[in-house]
Amino acid sequence: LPGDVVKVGVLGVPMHFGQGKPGVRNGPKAIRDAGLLQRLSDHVGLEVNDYGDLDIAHGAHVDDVSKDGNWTIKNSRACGTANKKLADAVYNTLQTNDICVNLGGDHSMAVGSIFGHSQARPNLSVLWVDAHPDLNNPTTSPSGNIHGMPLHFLLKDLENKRTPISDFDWCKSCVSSPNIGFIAIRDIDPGEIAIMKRYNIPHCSIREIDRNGIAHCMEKILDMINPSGNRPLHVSFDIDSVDPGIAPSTGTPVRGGLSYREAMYVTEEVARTGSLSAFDLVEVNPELDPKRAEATAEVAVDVITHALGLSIRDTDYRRFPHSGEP
Ligand code: EXY
Ligand code: MN
Ligand code: MN
Ligand code: MN
Repeated sequence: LPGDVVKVGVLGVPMHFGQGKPGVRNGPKAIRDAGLLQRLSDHVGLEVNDYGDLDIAHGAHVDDVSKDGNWTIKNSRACGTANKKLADAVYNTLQTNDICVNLGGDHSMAVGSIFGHSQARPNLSVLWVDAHPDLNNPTTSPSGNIHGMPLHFLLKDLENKRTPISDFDWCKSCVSSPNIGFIAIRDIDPGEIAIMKRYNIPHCSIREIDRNGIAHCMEKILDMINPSGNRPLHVSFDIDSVDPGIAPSTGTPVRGGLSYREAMYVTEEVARTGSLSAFDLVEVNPELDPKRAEATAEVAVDVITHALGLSIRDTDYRRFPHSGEP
């Protein structure tokens, strides 16, 4: 309601089981140290409830290997257990908050954050901002890393083709392909291309952004995944969507990413939908390119604050007449 203060719950998710590089578990700390909480409360004007970091058990590294030995999922047990915990935490956070912000951690945490979100608020649409579509399954994955596979567990269209992995049994597929869209993708495995084509998944590649501009792409993708505007919006923002020139501290950097302003434009448009219900910021790894880790975390803070309404309030004063138009 107008005049009501928006309540935001913040969860730190030191997930690292979805990939092999140490350091990504310190992503939540790096993002908090860059001033996130204060920016959200003082600059954006939100009520911020910080629930600290999820206690992620540091269990044995148990892989799941297929009977025929054709595939391996690395750390399946620990990753599945931590994601279940995250799903419950996101669900609980959304009982008392308008928006849940999840600080990663690697992108395998999208399994828990999106499933938990869908349990609290059904009929989600999902905007996936990433250099990668993270659509691999155990047989197409070139790495066995779960951070390249979260959508295998989440897409309803893949339900019947899902590789049964007991550590992820609790996660029911909860998003349909017309309601998920990729933006900024530019490093796609052959198996992922086949899945995107087969299910006609909405997407704007980085090349389409070059050609048509970020404004056109955002308008197109938001309209495709949520034509009525009535669905709660989940944004899963991988920092590697942004160009490694400005956000280098991440595990799988890919050249030719979003510029600073393109990244802010994406999140400003997210804010303008008024439907944002949960936001993941993932894959900040302060131990990679450590000299520029602070700068990377600052970009992450800017991304989150813009998604939650910072810039549209300050700069688009025709649309937001209470923001202090001269
Ligand atoms: N597609 C590659 C794989 O599945 O191993 C790389 C995935 C990187 C995932 C990053 C976080 O978005
Ligand atoms: Mn470990
Ligand atoms: Mn990703
Ligand atoms: Mn990525």
